[in-house]
Amino acid sequence: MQFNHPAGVLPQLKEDFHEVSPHPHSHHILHDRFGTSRGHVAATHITFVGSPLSTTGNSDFRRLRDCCPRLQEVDLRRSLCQALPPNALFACHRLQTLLLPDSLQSIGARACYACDSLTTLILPPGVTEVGDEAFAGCRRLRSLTLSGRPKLGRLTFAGLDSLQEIQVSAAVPPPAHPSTFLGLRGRSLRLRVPRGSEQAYRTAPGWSLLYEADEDAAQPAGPLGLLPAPDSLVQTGGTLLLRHLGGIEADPSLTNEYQHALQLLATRTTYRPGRGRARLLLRVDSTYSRHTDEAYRLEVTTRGICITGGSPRGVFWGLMTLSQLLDTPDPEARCSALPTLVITDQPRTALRELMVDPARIFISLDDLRPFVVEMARYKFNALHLHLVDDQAWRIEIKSYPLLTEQGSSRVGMDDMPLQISGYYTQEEMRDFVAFAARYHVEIIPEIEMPGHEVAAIHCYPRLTCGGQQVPLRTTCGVSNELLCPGEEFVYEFLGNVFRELSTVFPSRYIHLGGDEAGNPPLGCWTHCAKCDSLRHALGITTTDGSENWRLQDYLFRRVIDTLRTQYDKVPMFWYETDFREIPAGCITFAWRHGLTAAAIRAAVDNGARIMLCPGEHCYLDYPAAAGDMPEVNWGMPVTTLEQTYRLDPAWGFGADFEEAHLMGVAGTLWSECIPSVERLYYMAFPRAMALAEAGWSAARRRCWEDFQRRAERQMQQQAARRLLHPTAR
Ligand code: TNX
Repeated sequence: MQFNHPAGVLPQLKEDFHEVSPHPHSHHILHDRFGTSRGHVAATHITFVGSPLSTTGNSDFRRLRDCCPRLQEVDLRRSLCQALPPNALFACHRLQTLLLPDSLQSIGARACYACDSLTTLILPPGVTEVGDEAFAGCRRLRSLTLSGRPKLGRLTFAGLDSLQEIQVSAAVPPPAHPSTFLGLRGRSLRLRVPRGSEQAYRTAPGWSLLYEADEDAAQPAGPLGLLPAPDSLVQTGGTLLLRHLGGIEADPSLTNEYQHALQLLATRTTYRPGRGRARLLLRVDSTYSRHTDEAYRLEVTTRGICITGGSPRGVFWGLMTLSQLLDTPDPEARCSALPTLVITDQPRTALRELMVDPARIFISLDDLRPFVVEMARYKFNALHLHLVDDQAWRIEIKSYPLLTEQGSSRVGMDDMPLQISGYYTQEEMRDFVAFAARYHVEIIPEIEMPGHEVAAIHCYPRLTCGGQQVPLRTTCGVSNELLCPGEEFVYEFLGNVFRELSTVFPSRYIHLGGDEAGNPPLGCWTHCAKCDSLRHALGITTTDGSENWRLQDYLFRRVIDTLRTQYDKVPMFWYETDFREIPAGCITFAWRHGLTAAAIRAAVDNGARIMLCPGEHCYLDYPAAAGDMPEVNWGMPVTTLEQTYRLDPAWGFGADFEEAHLMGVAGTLWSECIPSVERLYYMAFPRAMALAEAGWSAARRRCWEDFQRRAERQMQQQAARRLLHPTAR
């Protein structure tokens, strides 16, 4: 292998190199074909010569993808590489040139998904198969050459916005899926095929799309495949032709829902305002359900569509159901007809959230907006933002400017030498909260304490017992540094943070973390003079370890009191067994493997409510199959789609528990191993769909086999949406 640094770039890179290299705790040391040198960290051009690149575990491809953030060119022409494995170069945004060897035979699914700096691609003649989405979203690709006759998969070349030319050598069109070139219909691009074979291409599956004009191909709706499954659905045998729809009528409280409805009809159907007599009616009836204001009824008759909700939220969920009914097999086609039917529906649990972690690896609000829209499609109603941790502080606090000035930028997450910077200003966050509210998704902020707080301690060392500055953490795991419960500044600090946050986040909920601040980290309170005097003042005399848990209890009670009395907030926590009592009225999260039953008993005993996100089912940062991304991690177990689907939100505790104590379900996307927004989607879906159904649909409506069929269809629709409309709509 040769590293080739263009002149003028190296000095600056060297700096990064020095920041990156001394990771004392990094678990992942680079070797093999990459050698022991860390030169690749700064490499912009890499040429491989000779033996094939490794493809499993911490493979050469995984390191190219995750550990070479400046990579612009990969030259494999002199390597003996036979396969690009699935996800080989997934979302390598800077990769401009990929030169493939004649030995290459297959390209795996998503191998170059969203490599959106690639401009030219030549597939060598020996390639026999190019997997699903292999080059989807390569938005700058201008020229594509297929030298052989490979089989092309689903969405393999979808969303290639800049493509101008396709050159194919095969006289017989390569076998292609109908969606291979999705997004290229109606484009003026040059398709060069061998003389005499044009007619064959014109009619071949997949290829024919390139010859179609960009008109509104009207298609009847596909078979129903709603996800999450509604409570009841009855088809009444008729058909509503959508060109008969002439207008929308909505109650005055439904201006937001009216806008969504208009958008749906205008972009997804053959609706022509003013033409037909049929109507889409949106109504609120607050007496509609005794159980929840999220319930709705959706009726389609030959005279129109009527959605009645217990509140604007209910109406909105009805619209999300309608949106799925409008899906067509060809995602670019408009829906022209709906079967007549009656759906009545309501959620099983009240809070259905996904948790995103911008602390470990930053994610911009622009990237989160379309994610919120996808969540809403599956009737999630909360996005929980893990805003602070040992690695960064991500929300502006005007009283403590250092938090974002010094606590939001670092290089490195384990062995990934990435520059990770960014934070949300309060104004940007307010705007985001308002955006999400239009989709009835509430934003729940989390400020961790007393552990996972190194970023704050780094900026304000007085927050910790020793008062010593500590560096931002660049690895996963648990730090031994905690907030000091005996230091008054800690309470002043948290009070000011919450005062400011209360003007940014209208949610009634606020998450206070509370996880992994047990032993050994808790030991740091044992030899602290301030903690000593607090123990003394509180009359704590035990020395068996319980004394520090009691200090933690004190800290939480003070903070909870402030949040309740001054801001009317409901505090949330990650459940830890040692933290014996859950303050009444709080919400605890069951997250640890094997501890869900204990967490539920504690919630019941303490009159608290509980969210279920047990690692066995809900940790969406874990790989969904052995060997899948993230191939390199801290030893995560596998959480399959089926495991997620099999989550019983009542955990076998029955209806009374469910009624009195179950708050909902959460899926966590801790981001230690999620270095791009594309990876966030990859980890989240389809498992989040399974979780959505666990949280929304009644047990009698759930069926794993049927879910798989529906999820597959939803995944195709989602992939197409993201490739065709990358911004929120
Ligand atoms: C444990 S889950 C944590 C997080 C990590 C996560 C990785 C929880 C409450 N704490 O700090 O990011 O594992 O999966």
